[in-house]
Amino acid sequence: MKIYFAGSIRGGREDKELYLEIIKHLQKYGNVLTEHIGNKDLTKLGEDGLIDKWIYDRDMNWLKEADIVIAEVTSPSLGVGYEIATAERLNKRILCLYRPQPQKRLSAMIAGCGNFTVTEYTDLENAKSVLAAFFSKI
Ligand code: 6K6
Repeated sequence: MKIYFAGSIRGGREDKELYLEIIKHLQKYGNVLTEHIGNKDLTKLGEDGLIDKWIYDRDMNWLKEADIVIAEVTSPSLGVGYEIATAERLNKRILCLYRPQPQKRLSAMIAGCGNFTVTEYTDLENAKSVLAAFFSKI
């Protein structure tokens, strides 16, 4: 199973450690195409030397290849939103993971879309349970 994990990069790297742990856990279920999202050295400036068009083409090709898309949507990210919309158009199975935040609500474009699952979670252990339930239905 090929898994595309999406998480914020230029939208902010506050959750990078959590992305790394989720990615490690996802490797139990399949091949995570986008392991670099959890790279602690990947800053908002991104992967050194890669030009945007190259990144876009690579990521869109991976998205087409993927069987499943898992998106961590707590940090608002244009790129993650774009990937979710593209995955929806490609009829991929999508799970969005969201940690509710004080004073901030998830975009209605994600929370209100009926074509994929958005699940709230609290921490890594809880995310693991959410993922177990999601993958058990596949
Ligand atoms: C270069 C300079 C700054 O950021 C970079 C980009 N590096 C990226 N490498 C890989 N994937 C990327 C990159 N930038 C965006 N993406 C894709 O968009 C990833 O798959 C993420 O899920 C998503 C993050 O989007 P932003 O808008 O938060 O960057």
